[in-house]
Amino acid sequence: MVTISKKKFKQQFETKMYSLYAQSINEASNEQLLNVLCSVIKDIIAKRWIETKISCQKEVYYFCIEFLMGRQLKSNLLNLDLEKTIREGLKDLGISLDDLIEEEVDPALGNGGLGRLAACFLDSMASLDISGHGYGIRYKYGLFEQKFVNGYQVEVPDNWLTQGNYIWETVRPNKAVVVKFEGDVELIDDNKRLRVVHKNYIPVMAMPYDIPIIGYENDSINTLRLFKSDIVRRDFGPTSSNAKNYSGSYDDALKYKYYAEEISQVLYPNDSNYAGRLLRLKQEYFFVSAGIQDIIRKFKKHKSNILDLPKSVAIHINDTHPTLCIPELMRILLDEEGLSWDEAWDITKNTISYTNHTIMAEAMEKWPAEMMKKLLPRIYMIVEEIDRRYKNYLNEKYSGDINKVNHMSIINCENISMAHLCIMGSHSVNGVANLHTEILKNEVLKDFYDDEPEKFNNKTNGIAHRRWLLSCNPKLADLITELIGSEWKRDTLKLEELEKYKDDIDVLRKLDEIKTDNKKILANHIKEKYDIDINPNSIYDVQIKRLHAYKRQLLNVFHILHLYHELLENPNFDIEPRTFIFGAKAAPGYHLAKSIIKFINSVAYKINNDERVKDKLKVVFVENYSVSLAEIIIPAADVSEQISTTTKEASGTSNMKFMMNGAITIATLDGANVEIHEQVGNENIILFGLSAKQVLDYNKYGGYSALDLYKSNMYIKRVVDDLINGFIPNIEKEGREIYDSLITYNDEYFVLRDMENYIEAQQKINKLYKEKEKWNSISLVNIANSGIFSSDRTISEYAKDIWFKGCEINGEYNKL
Ligand code: 26Q
Repeated sequence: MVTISKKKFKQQFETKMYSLYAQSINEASNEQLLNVLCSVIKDIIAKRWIETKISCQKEVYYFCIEFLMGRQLKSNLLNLDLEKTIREGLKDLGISLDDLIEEEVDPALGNGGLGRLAACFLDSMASLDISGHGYGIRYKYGLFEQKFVNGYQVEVPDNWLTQGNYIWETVRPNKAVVVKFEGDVELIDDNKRLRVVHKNYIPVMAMPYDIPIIGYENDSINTLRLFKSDIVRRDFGPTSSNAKNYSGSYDDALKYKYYAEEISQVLYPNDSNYAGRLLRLKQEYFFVSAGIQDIIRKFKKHKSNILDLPKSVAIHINDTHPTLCIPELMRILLDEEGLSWDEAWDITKNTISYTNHTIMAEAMEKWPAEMMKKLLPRIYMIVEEIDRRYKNYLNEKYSGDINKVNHMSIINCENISMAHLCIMGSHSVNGVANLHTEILKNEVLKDFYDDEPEKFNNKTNGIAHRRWLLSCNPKLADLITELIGSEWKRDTLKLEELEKYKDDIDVLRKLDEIKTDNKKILANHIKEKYDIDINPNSIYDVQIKRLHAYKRQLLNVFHILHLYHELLENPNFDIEPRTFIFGAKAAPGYHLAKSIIKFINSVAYKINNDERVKDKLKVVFVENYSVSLAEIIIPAADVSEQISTTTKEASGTSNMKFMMNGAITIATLDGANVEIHEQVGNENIILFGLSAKQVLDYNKYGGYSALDLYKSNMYIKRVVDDLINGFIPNIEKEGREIYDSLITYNDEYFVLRDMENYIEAQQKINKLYKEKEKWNSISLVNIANSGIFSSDRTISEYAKDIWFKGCEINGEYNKL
């Protein structure tokens, strides 16, 4: 492991300050101090980083259109075991490490769960000594910054690269590649061999920006390579006329510059709705083509026989956004390596694996064939051929059952189904929690499962316990180490040893003190930011995730309104003081979600300003929810809200983070909540709501009337009427819209159907909190059983069952 003494660190810090800024340390701003510190750390790791790159392990390449990394300084210091040395060295120089940690930008290059999962996976691959690298896009603007104006969400561009560069990145112009868009494809008969020539294309440069991914206390430093799009210099300027659409005029040069730069300009802020935008398709092909070219270039530098590609390389497609890896790899193998179709297809399938993250029809990517044909003519030809062969196979297998063939084909009704292409073009398809995988196999992808059952497998998601416990909750981590030693840091299943303390009053008291400390930190943050006083002795009840109807923030706020009414009617109503905390961004085009934000903010305003309930109820909607906010909120949470409509949340990952930090979960049996329940048992989780079967049956056979329920249940009616009766001011339009979604359109997500049961579950929480010792004991049992949700476990399973399958030696998977 690399290391440095305090003395040497201080010398290097000073020297770096002179060389970068030609000034003394006490003149420097925090921003400059941070730059200097990061630069010193990069120097320390540089040699190791290069050495990791030339290792001869089988390499895993993880393609994802978003990586939500969070701040890197603290977690890098943790993984390098340098925090103490550097903290003390900086202190000697009169600098506070904590101030510099706070100074770092939190890059928002992802929407939520998917991108954060990819970040946790990179951490685990490096920490498990797997040579695994990420490929993605270096967006100039990440996910918008959210502001509230009169309770409405307003989006502000996320200009995260204010200094032009990101402190942890290294640009590598010598590794840039060209990606080709549009143009014409000609097939030329070259001595009886068909040669493919792509002419008149628009070339776009993919410039790699590398970020080091440092393993936990080991020697691995992997790479996240993000591509920025740019012009190809020789094709720029009034004299160049390479591409069909650009004649060589000054105007055209500018148009070309725009065309190229636009591709990596901004992250799409949608996380559930596929919109079919041309620019999005350009983004997808851009980073896929750049990544695959990079892989093949590297492979050919070190290895000779391209037929051996699957032995040295595993390519993972995270959701369908990088699907074009399949035809792009085919293109290179066919057109550039001269392989036959069958050889190329074998290699492609054996190299590529795919993870599905959703079952929601509206999120499934289907691209118009015409759009792909024009933008990516050669890729489209290959997709057409894949589809033609697949249809032949299906026709034969299902004796011409036209419905089945159409349903399973890749191109149907002029649209290309990316999920279908992924399934048949890869050797492994996995869901992200047991229930999700079962629904894929038995409902959504049933025909594909019946056709190739051996391809399907489950990989329940996980979280990087280094960031989500060790780093964000150091006091809890220390207590755990004090009790069971430090082996749990490498093997989180060891956390189970904590369970023996579940009746130890002393330990439970310490656990309680740590939670209260964390709650005070959050209370200070909220006071500073929003000038709201919250009581650290109240129950912190938290729901932080994207705003979506299926996640049912609405159910949560209806419960709050219910409590409010009960309190107004009866000031002696039995209630432990509660602080409800929300954090959520809505996609800018998602009208209903934005209306729900306005509704929650309006309810918060009314309750927080009502003296009558002042000591009992508070509602805080934190602005601009982000990874760094989550790191403050999660260690302080008492209650974890995981209340999605059963079957709709593929897995969820905040549920795991809360559990690991000792919150008690109130949940439907959806996604990975099912597995949390299995871990802790009925006594240690509060469940409610429809079962998966009930939801699936309602969806198939009908039989639910929201209107009837509304009319017959006075508690439900009371809160639903609050949407439209003026009780909550200034929500005329939003209230009506939400009301209609429930009553006129029959409550697609069963909010009202689950409400009574949810209120009962919440009463259990209220009752339990009064028995503080019991509460803390349950909290401890949750922490003790959370080890299985470390992403180290998840990544070990991917490695064993997918990426290194067939490479086992003595029953152990072999990475070489
Ligand atoms: C697609 C096309 C065009 C534009 C955007 C998109 C797009 C972008 C992001 C579609 C989906 C996403 C993100 C999805 C996501 O975060 N899914 C979540 O993945 C988590 C990790 O597996 C799960 O825990 C969550 O249950 C799932 O909702």
